[in-house]
Amino acid sequence: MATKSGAQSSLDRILTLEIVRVTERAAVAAARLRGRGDEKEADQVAVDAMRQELNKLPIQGRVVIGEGERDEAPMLYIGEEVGIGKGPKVDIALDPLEGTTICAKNLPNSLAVIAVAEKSSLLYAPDVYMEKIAIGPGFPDGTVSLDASPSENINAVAKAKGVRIGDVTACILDRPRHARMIEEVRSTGAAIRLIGDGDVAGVIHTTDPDETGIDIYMGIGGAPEGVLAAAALRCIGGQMEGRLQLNTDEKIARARTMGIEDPTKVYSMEEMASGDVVFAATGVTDGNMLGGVRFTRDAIVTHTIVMRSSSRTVREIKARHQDLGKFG
Ligand code: VTB
Ligand code: MG
Ligand code: MG
Repeated sequence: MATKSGAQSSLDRILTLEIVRVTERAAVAAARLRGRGDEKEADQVAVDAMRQELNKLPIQGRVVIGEGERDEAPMLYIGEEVGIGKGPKVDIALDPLEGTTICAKNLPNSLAVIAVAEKSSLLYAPDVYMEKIAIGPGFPDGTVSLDASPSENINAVAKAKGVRIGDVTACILDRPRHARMIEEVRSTGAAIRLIGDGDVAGVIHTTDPDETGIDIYMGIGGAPEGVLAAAALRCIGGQMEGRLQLNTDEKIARARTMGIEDPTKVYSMEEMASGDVVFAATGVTDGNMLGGVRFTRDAIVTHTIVMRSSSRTVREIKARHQDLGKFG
């Protein structure tokens, strides 16, 4: 049963395991279309599959970070009610296929992701860009900041970690908008991992540098992905900041309708995802942390990470699905 913690009631812990099915199912659907060059189709099947599974959950859910506004996204749009309509009232952030292009090319680190949070505890971010910076656990508070320069942040990470700057690796989305940042980071002597897409994975990878080789994530990506990544990091531990890129009057006005008064505010991880949150990600394509879906002769194998902020339990679930009928 839900218990009260402070002013907020915490999520039912059963949900932690329930949401695994949701990302597993979306991942399997998308994985069937890996490498086929059709990112739209892969995205669509992931959305359909995630929605079907989500609608079996015993929740009164509302999508707050989804596939877009109702008029542009027929399913899993912002505001859509999901779940069986009974059970706890929760807010849901999701991306059925994070990294559609990666999946279409069968490159590493596309994921199916979801975060389920106490009502009103996620930042209702509009679908604009967000400047982000993230590091994993074990660093003193405030080691990195969006108000510091890229080289200051790299230096701070090296110092706090006790390694040479050349031993630090930053993950950055490979975009022309990052040309100056990339140049500056390179000038420090740090290494860069340029990624084509998938910055939710990029942020999560900072939590296990020994495994992934990534120490810090920085740069501008999608705001919805920023909130998802913040939710994940709240569960594992780490630090993150985000600043929405509200650079036109129209975006500022739209953000205001979503409750955002200060367009230049720097959000901490806790401000993007407060309250209790559960997060799950299933690998679609093979990745640095999660294996992609495997189709074997008699089973479908999925690899999922699922975690909860209030207990900080991080589980990895490798599932062999033998009742293949349910995946269609
Ligand atoms: C990132 C990344 C996504 O969009 O948010 C990125 O996480 C940023 O947008 O996987 P642009 O592609 O417009 O630069 C994705 O790459 C695609 O949603
Ligand atoms: Mg999406
Ligand atoms: Mg995405």
